[in-house]
Amino acid sequence: MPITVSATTYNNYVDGRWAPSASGETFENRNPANTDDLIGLFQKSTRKDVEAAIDAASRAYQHWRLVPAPKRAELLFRAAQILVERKEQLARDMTREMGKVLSETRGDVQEAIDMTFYMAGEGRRMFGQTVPSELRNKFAMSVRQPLGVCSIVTPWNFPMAIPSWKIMPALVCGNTVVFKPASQTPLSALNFVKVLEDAGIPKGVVNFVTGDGRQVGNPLSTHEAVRVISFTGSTDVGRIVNEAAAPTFKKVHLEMGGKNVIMIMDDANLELAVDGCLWGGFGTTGQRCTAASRVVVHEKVYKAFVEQFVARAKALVVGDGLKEETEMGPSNSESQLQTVMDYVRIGKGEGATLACGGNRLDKGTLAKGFFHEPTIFTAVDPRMRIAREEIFGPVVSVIPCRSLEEAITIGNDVEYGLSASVYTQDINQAFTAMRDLYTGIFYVNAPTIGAEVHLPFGGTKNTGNGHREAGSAALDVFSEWKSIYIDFSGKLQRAQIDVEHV
Ligand code: UN1
Repeated sequence: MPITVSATTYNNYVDGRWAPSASGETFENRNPANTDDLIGLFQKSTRKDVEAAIDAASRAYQHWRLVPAPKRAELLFRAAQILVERKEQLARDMTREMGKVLSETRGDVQEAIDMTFYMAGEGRRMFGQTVPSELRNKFAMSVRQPLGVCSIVTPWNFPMAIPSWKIMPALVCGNTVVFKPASQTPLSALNFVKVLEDAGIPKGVVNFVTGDGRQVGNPLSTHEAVRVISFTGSTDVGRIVNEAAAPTFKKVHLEMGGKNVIMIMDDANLELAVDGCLWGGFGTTGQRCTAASRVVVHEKVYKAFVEQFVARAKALVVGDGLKEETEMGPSNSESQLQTVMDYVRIGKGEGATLACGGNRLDKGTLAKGFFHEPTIFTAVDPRMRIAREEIFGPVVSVIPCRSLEEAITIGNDVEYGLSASVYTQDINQAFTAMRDLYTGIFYVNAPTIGAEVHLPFGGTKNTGNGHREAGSAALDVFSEWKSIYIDFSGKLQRAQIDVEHV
């Protein structure tokens, strides 16, 4: 058993106070690169804690909704500045609990900074419409109004970026939040809440409760007073959230799985495509919803591509993400690593060719972590499970094709629709693929990862439920339209009845 001496205990943050859960119990947060490293103990919260947080958020909503949006935004600007000041420490804490390499955790914090500045800017925009009325002396416009308490449930793969995508638009629109982070990365979430506290967000506006899905997640999806639930995670859990929230008609925003494809045509710049597949497939150890876990390659360049891709994947340096030379960190947890190993077994059983990798790495300094070799299957049939199911690990399936049309058919033939990309020098092929891939995000001559905060983020089919986060689209999740008519004629004017003939 690992030793658990002198670990820091971290609290929940409810109604402006840092306090332990009513349960008196905690759970451990350990480093996935070295499980001897105990990062801290976090509150194992109960339904009661969540209810207290929702009550605090409901009370705080009554004054926060009336704070002018540009004033709410000033606090967000301040939060963004604090994130900038603390970026390096936040990134180090994040690598220690999440596993991804430092350059990527710096990127994760940067994405939170970008989103916070962007949403702070919305404080002076949040545009509605003014339109002419069909009647004389009548004025017509629409404005965005907040909804109330928002539940924010986030995953471990982007421990600060994804909370920022949800919390910042929620706040700028005038909502209050109860935030439950993934239990694998509670420190980054806590660091983020601390930034908001230090920026001066009033008590009760942001509440933070750690714990599991049954005790904490469930009341966040069912409680009467919650008006919005924004969830990022697996499609299976997303379905549970959606069903739990249905009886109370909450607005449900879901960001779920992906099985993203890179399509490489015979005229592609192969070196560029190999760079993209390495970054898309093995960046974040494949643990992005946008990860490029399928590569469909034109048969004319298939052999040359596979040679280069496999050689480069074999050369990737796997290790502790805190070391500057590391290119790929561990899986985030034992169960995540187990899933990777299961899919390697499934792929072999299905008859795909294991071109490289396929093994857990547990020698020497890697012995105490959840490390796995970068793994490539080739000659994959699109009907195989490894080509259809989300793995969320460093496993890429390479599928040969004969034409762009076939690549598009394969690309679309999965249950998910988050991100896709094409490598080609031919503008006609690029535009055809751009039009015909049914996804929420598309790239030309770039991998499937790399979304920027000012455009909508999200996917089609089983990836989402029609909403988008990021960009001004996020405002649609966290506000509702109110259409307003002001009649200054001094008499009753009946729309559609008092028709004026010109
Ligand atoms: C995710 O995949 O879970 O586009 C989020 C990207 C990042 C965000 C990814 N900016 O890959």
